[in-house]
Amino acid sequence: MSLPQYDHFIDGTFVPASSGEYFDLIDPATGEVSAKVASGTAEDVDRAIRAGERAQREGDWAKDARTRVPALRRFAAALRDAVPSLAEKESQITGRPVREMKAQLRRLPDWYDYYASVAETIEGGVLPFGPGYLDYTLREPLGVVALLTPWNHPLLILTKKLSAALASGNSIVIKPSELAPTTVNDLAAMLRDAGVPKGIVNVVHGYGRVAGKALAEDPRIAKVDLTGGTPTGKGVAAVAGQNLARVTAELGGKGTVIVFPDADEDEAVNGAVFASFIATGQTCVQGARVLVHESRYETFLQRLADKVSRLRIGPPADISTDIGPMVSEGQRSRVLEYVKIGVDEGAQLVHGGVVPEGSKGWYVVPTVFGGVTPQMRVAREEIFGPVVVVMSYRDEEDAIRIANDTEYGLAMSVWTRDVLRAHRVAARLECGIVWINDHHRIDPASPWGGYKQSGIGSENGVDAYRNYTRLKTVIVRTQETKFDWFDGSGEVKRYS
Ligand code: TXE
Repeated sequence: MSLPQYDHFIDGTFVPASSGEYFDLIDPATGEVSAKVASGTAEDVDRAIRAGERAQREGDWAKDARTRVPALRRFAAALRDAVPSLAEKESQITGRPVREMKAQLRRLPDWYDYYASVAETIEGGVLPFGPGYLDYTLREPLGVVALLTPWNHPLLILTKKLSAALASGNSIVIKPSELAPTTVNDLAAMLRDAGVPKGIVNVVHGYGRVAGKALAEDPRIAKVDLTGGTPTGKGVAAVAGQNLARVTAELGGKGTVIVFPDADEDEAVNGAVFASFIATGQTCVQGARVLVHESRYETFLQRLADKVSRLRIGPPADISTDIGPMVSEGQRSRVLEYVKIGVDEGAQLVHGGVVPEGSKGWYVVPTVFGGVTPQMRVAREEIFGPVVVVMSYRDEEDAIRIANDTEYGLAMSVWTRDVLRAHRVAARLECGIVWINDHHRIDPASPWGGYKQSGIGSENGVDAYRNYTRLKTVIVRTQETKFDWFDGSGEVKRYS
């Protein structure tokens, strides 16, 4: 049986890899090759950027926001119909349970509708420059921008960036993760069919260190928007900085779930398991550390472990599966290595930490560590898998201190029924996203980005749209009076 082949999408059409090279895509549930994907080079990147530059010059797309709105709305409608099939495809390539992908992808059209509305309604500014002048600002697209995306939520993360970049009029070159590259091709074709002009959206597949690097370091790229690991983000920001390209980066995390003694315990146990094990734990906002007050610690740990032991490990395509395989053999090795580190550090392995017996593919039994202290590596480093560490704290001050004592600062959740405490604690947490009595919720209007080593800038909301534009100030002289600074009068009059 011949394998499906995924080509680049450049200037409105699918084109083969210029090098003729294709790499294997592995099915995480079976370990078998499932497709061949174009291995992009600097040559493919160059073609994509040239197409993007031409699309900026020609036509009205980049010049007039109103031409973009109908295409974005048509695309959002088409995407709604395509969600079921995209969810199945995305579940297959990532190994994530199809139930999760169906729920997640259902939200995607909202982003395109939201940014169509922003493009339609955003207002410019008229500034108080002083008498005799009119001063106003124009927002223009940046030009050609690069989107470097990861494998864990392929279409959701791409959509957060793409919807804002498109609505604000840029040309885009996407380099999807080499581990999850397929569904972006469907999206590119649908965008073309919805009326997005050719050259506005381009996709170059390939490895980060080749295609991604060529894209990030190209001086024609005006902005790099990346989601990935913190070391990758720093490397990409450094090369983009050489060109004074803008950078938005959503990077690693070590999210904390803080459970206060007054929280509803059922809700908090369910919430903590949701925070930790959705996406088989492979998500930057994972509730990887659960902090429980010492008076409730033992019962909470036991209840959490009981719930985790009942999660159903199975094939991603099965609607009843809770825990699918990890995305790759490499990610699984990393998780198993951290399990060993935790045990060696003296943490108590309460559940999981092993490969399920007889499994093919990259499965790990969801893992719960108790008896963890904040200094342990399993409490500090990003594992990015189905592992949760449960720690105890003495009082509110102690909980805040432990929660903030990490190099990361992406997301945390606070579980309490005390409204005063909820807001007091939220204000003191050093992170970009705080949920109260919830976790993982996202909306196109709600900014999403990290503090500290979790990134720079944010996605979503009107700010993300603005950050895909550059600001031009137009200063207009409206007075009729003549002006000649060098009129020989020697008068000190206004010249600035
Ligand atoms: O991400 P990478 P990977 C974390 C998580 C995971 C680790 C590595 O800890 O274990 O990152 O995952 C492209 N120049 N997160 O390997 O390498 C790459 O091809 C330009 C957190 O998937 O950071 C991909 O398209 N581009 C994260 C994208 O960058 C480069 C989600 C991200 O790749 C490049 C995923 C280079 N030199 C992983 N090197 C989150 N915050 O959600 C790589 N790329």
